[in-house]
Amino acid sequence: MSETDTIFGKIIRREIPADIVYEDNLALAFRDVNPQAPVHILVIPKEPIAKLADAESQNHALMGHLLLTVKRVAEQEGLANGYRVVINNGEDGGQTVPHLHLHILGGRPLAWPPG
Ligand code: DGP
Repeated sequence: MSETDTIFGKIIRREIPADIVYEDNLALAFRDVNPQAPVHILVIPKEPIAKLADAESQNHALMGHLLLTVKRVAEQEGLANGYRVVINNGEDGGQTVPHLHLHILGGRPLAWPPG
């Protein structure tokens, strides 16, 4: 297992199950195993970028694609009343899985600021 291979790599390769809600050649979206809201979905790149801070200018199009995937999945999930997009980056950011992921949280009003 490489340094950037994580539980999310196993989900991409279908080595472990996940409730996948969207997939294309660049991205995968699946329900979080520990949901913090009625809708809690993770959007990840198939390319194993460990964290946002590791993204490079060559990832420019991919980063835009991930945001547009968030929008597509939120529409698919019926989150017309709004939702939050979160990227936890690194230790102080609370990131626990070192494979870039965008959380989509919705289905209830969300408090601000987060903890
Ligand atoms: P973060 O703290 O930003 O690194 O969030 C990682 C999220 O990943 C956390 O909300 C729980 C979720 N997660 C961890 N392992 C699994 C898994 O095996 N399957 C699924 N579906 N989600 C997972």
